[in-house]
Amino acid sequence: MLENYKSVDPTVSSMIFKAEKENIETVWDRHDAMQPQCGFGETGACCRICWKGPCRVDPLGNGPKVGICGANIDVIVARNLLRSFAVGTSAHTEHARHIAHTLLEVSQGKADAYKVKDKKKLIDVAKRLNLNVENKDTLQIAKEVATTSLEDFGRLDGEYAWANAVLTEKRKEKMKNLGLMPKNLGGTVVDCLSRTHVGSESDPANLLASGARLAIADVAMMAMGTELSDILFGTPTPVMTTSNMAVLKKDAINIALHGHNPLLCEVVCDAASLLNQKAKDAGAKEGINIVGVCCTGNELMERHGVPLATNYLTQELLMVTGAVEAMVVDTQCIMPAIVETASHYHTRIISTLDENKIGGATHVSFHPQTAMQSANKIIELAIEAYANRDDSKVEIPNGAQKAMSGFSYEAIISTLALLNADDPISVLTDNIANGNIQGIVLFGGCNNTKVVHNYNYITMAKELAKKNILVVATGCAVGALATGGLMTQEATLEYAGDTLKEVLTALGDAAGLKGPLPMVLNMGSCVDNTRVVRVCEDAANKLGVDIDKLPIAISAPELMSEKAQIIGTWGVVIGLPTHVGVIPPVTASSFVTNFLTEGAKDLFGGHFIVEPDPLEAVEKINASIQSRRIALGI
Ligand code: MSK
Repeated sequence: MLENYKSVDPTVSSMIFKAEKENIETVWDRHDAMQPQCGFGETGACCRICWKGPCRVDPLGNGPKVGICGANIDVIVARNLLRSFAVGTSAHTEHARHIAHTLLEVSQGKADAYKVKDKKKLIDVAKRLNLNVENKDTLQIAKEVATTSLEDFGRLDGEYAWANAVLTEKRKEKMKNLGLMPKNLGGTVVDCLSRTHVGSESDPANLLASGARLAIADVAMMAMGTELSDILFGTPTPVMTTSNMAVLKKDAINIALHGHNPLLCEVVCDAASLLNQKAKDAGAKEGINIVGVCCTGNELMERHGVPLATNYLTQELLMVTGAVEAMVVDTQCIMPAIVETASHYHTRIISTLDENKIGGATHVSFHPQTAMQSANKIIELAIEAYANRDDSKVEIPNGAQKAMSGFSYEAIISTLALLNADDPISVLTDNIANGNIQGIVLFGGCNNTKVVHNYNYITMAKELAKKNILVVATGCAVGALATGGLMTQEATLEYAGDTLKEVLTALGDAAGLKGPLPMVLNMGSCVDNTRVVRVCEDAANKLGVDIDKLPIAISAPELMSEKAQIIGTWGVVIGLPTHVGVIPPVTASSFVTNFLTEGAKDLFGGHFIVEPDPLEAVEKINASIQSRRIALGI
């Protein structure tokens, strides 16, 4: 029975068993200890905004109907939601700001460890930001791209450049008409937060509207993060690699890179190759083995084919193998609990960002100007830790799963161009129009202890592919679908419906793969969702419609983070049906619930589909896709 499982990844299950044997607490133990979870919190009915509270409003029972200040349940739920969105946006923003700032430093010759690796992308980005590139050298263009990007944080005049670059013309028009086009990032976040202060806005509709404006600010920041990373580290192209916990090596010094920001992990990889001999001299026959966790892992996987060990929920279990010398973390989705897990082994937890220190970890302060020194120090610490490895505790699961990665927007367009060089996107839109591809679903989002780890992703992806729906993935969905064996040609042959299989085979053959493309196209880390937006934009322009008419949907069947919440929200705001598999804490307010699941449709074309059951969710997503096909007359 499914209830008896915590994960569907066998390498994870074997480590859960080992953790139980060794009496090591895991995320599931802490989840169980938390039961029953607070019903007020679960439905969004708890307000902790001021110190008169907490107020627990009871909309359906006999308890109070308003908080001490008089805020009703709709206001309380909308305010809570908006605050979460602002945090998610801020996290994406910090990520983008780090990258933009580093690009500026590169242009000024202040960050030796980095350079412009993809000049073509730089020029493409500059043009999309409406910058003139004529007669300018690479560093000058890089400087202007970085400066324009950084100005978006507090732009006073003109248009929010990245929001302008990421939206279709029709969507920009719509958002302007609704008065919901943001002017800059910083002001939009501050506006949202200030509205939620006690005694400020108490109109739930207006609170939700400002959430929509914030969502546009967020998608723009995410695009900035992805595109500028491609400029500095290269735009991903298809690459074969492996995934799951079996990617660790017994005879190597294993370093797990975890978090989100590619600035550090790229340089750690460079340092690892320079210090490989030193690792061998320390007794590790196979030298240094870098593996990825979460979205730092995805960044490395998509650009360099570095093996992805696991996604969010199972980060602690990687250390239970007893074979990880260092887990190096940057920012976001890092469980504080990893320090306690590491204490049972020889693993060093190394935090790197001064603004994201992890209590109990060794901190190696990372700055782009001195990146190589920090990376060398990290490798030295891992080599040191190897001397303390206890072989009796080492147990690495077998059976690494192969997976293909690297399907950036550019890689997808290049692949389509193999069948029609003059009009690549028409290969996709023609196959959508003739029904060979019924639609596209983007899987994104996290893992959550409320769902059997990876189960929803794998179950839904197989069902959707069977219905000839193309599946693409980012973030922790990548970890799930890669370890589940669905980023392979074999999966296409086994699970895809006949017409989808035909299209993927024609493309795979044209690409020289002697068989189909993988069933699930891996488009990168969670910040990379905007790669999909570019594909949507091209398809919409080709069909002469806006994105809200396309048979495309998003699914986040195991989400948890505030970043994933705002991603889902911009999915809705740009016009896509967006499924969530975890009940959001909004159900105490029928006003907010109805707006998210129905009302949003009238305003934006997109809406939330809330459905925990994966098979039911597939039916609902497919129904949305089919109704859009009918509306398009295809
Ligand atoms: S890491 S935000 S758990 S996708 Fe990007 Fe995964 Fe969600 Fe973090």
